Amino acid sequence: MAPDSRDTSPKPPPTTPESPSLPPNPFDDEHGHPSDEPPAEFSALHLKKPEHKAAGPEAVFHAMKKVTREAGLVRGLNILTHVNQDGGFDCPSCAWPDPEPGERTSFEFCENGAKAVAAETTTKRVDRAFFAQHSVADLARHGDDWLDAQGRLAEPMILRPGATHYEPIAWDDAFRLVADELNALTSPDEAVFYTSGRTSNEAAFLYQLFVRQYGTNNLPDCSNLCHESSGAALGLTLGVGKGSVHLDDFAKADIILLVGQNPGTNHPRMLTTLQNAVEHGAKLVAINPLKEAGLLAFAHPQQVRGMLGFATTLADTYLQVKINGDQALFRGLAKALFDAMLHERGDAIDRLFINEHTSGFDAYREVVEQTTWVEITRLSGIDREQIEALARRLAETDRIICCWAMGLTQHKNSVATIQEVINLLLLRGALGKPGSGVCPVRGHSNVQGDRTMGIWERMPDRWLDRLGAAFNFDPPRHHGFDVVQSIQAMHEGKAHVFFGLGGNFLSASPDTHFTAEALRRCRLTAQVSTKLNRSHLVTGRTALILPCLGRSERDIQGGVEQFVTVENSMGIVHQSHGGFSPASPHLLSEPVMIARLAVETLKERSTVPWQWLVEDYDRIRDAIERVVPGFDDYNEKVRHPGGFALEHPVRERRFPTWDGKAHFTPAPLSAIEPEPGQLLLMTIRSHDQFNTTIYSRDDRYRGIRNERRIVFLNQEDMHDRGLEPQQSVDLTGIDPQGRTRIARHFRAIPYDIPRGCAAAYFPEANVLVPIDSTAEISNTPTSKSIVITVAPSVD
Ligand SMILES: Nc1nc2c(c(=O)[nH]1)N[C@H]1C(S)=C(S)[C@@H](COP(=O)(O)OP(=O)(O)OC[C@H]3O[C@@H](n4cnc5c(=O)[nH]c(N)nc54)[C@H](O)[C@@H]3O)O[C@H]1N2
Ligand SMILES: Nc1nc2c(c(=O)[nH]1)N[C@H]1C(S)=C(S)[C@@H](COP(=O)(O)OP(=O)(O)OC[C@H]3O[C@@H](n4cnc5c(=O)[nH]c(N)nc54)[C@H](O)[C@@H]3O)O[C@H]1N2
Ligand SMILES: [Mo]
Repeated sequence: MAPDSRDTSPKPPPTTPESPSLPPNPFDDEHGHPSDEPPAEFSALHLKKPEHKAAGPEAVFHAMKKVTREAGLVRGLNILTHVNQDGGFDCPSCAWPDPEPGERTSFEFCENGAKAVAAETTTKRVDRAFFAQHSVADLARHGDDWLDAQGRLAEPMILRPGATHYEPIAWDDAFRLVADELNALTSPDEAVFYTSGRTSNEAAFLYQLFVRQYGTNNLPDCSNLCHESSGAALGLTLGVGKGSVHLDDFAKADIILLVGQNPGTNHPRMLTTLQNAVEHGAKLVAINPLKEAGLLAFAHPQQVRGMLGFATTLADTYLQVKINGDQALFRGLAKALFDAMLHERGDAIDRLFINEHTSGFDAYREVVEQTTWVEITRLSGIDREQIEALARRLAETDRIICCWAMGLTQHKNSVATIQEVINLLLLRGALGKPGSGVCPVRGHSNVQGDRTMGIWERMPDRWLDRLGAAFNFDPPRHHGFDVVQSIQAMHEGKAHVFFGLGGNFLSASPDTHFTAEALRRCRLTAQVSTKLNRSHLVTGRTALILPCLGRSERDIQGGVEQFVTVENSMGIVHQSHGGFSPASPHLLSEPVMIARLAVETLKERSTVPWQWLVEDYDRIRDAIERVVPGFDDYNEKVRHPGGFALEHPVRERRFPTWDGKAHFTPAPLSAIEPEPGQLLLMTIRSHDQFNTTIYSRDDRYRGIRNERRIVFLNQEDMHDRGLEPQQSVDLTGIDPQGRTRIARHFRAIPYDIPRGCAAAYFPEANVLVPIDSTAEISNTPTSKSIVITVAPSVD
């Protein structure tokens, strides 16, 4: 696919504005270490056999160990009993929903949720003494795990132009500084306002209101890097960009497809749902290049059987698809259904549903007929017999749920791939019936809610109309920058101020060195954060760290304890009530921080009573009710135990597309096919990280201990390259323009992965993701389809 794939030597950077030059690695210290990526040094790797089941007593052990070590024994256990409880706080880890209040156990969290809670409730502090002791250059020499382990950020800090160390700054001065920088810009579009998905509904709503009153729609968010492709595909085909299933649908399903996700690590509470589904007769089908432990079997760590090590088998069928081969696989399933309809069973396709509720069927049928089995099996790597066998089972039921996550969303053809998944469900009429539907499994705990609150660079006009009417102003209408466009704008000198509400923009973004250069070119980078991360070390001319309360912490305004609200992956909106003492008396809540910044920046230009709104968060919720559809009686409904479900028309077989029908999409088949000598690399999460927060260098289920610079390779691909297990290799990324990027010093590990495929961890491998390689329509970086070559390390 690359025009000149054999020549992997570095090329001179192109200079035309259309193809921004790749900056050289900026070596920032005397040891030649680039400050923008984790150090390329090995730790002491120890290998074990990959596991074939998830959780079990070991998971409880790891969870308890982490929490009690960070937060203390008594306090730690007390904190854990408040996670995901009615009146407690929402787990800051993933967005998987909780059971109904009456069905919750006293430990409604998982091993990885416990790690996230431990990271937030640690007793260690990063304060002025810490920053006086460590220069920014010194901090940059440490790994991401070390940075996070230093503790909670305790007070606002500033890195002044040319300074080597952060120093304290008063809150008022910090807000004035941001306000002055914002007001000095020629246009509001020269600032970008990022959001990560832990932000509450209340903070997100105020933030977008502030940003739009300031005058821009530059509201990039972590969704742009995450489920943007899902939202785009669902919106285009079904008219609603969210998942349609509820938790109780799982026990009613006959077949659950788990595509491109690793729930044992990233959504462990989902395994309880899957176990329950299996016990109710559902068959699980896993579609993944890797045999992930959490898809194979589950020993429930809080049930006696699980504690004794008895596991429930999860996937009864495992299709080890090639990376990016899913569109072909789903096309194959559709083709087999059409064949079955002609030859074996006339009802393999639900003609009644199709006639009544869909459009585009004939065009789709035509493309399916034109697609050959040769293409399908070559691109997917799955035999025709296996595809036909699964299709026969799908033909027997319409109670089909399809779940997916990053394995489907971070490819060039992601939107088309997800549309192909939807085509299959439409063929079977598997939407809007109990036990059926689409389930994009969200990542961050409130990433879905943030979108509902208007965090999007492209909110529709009718939504902006309501916002403008509620606050008597005219919101800007032209679309803002998403994440990739923001990076490009900062790089090109079109944006000068970066403000981040949570997250770790540098390490989460593609093309680390390019993004680092973009941030360095800013006048100001300001981060609202709870923990230290690499984005605090690669900064604009001036940098601010604005530390905020965490989820678990008490938030008192106007003398009264406040709660916030969040929306989970299934559209349930509920309370999150932090009750523990704040990590430091100097922390502000996110809503208060935004309000104070808005007052300082907008002064009399604003039509919003900021101060009044944040004295009582019920007032923010009343404001949300006036703007966001579906939030009538918000304050009352969210006080019901378990909260309330937002309406999802697809559940009632209503499709709010332009023609009121669900749309078949006849997209041409595509997949990235690396040339001989090249491999396709996916960047994935280990078991011991939450995105860019690294808890340890272990990846227990995959048998990796104490090393993250790992590349998983097929044994034969290693053999072809003469590579020995654990040999140090360099990964060279080749982008569609033939430009190269290098990630040095990874250990080659032979692994059960299809030929031609490779895997490495995010964020260490992000240096390889080209800034301009993004998904069609959604513009999400192609973090799971990176064309690389692998060769022994040169030094
Ligand atoms: N503990 C923990 N929990 C988390 C997170 C975390 O980092 N740690 N992150 C949160 C966030 S923000 C998100 S978005 C989710 C992410 O949750 P996941 O999507 O599960 O995360 P990834 O590790 O990116 O996993 C992708 C999975 O897709 C597979 N895959 C990769 N490419 C392909 C492909 O082309 N086809 C198919 N079929 N499969 C493929 C990989 O083998 C891997 O199993 O988890 C959330 N929860
Ligand atoms: N190559 C590659 N890149 C990827 C991915 C991939 O699979 N591969 N996945 C992408 C995905 S799915 C996502 S969602 C993004 C994640 O991108 P982000 O959301 O930007 O990154 P996180 O690592 O979740 O952010 C961690 C930081 O958030 C801050 N934080 C934690 N809790 C809070 C809080 O309550 N409030 C505030 N204000 N700050 C808090 C802490 O300071 C912490 O250091 O990364 C993306 N990048
Ligand atoms: Mo995500």
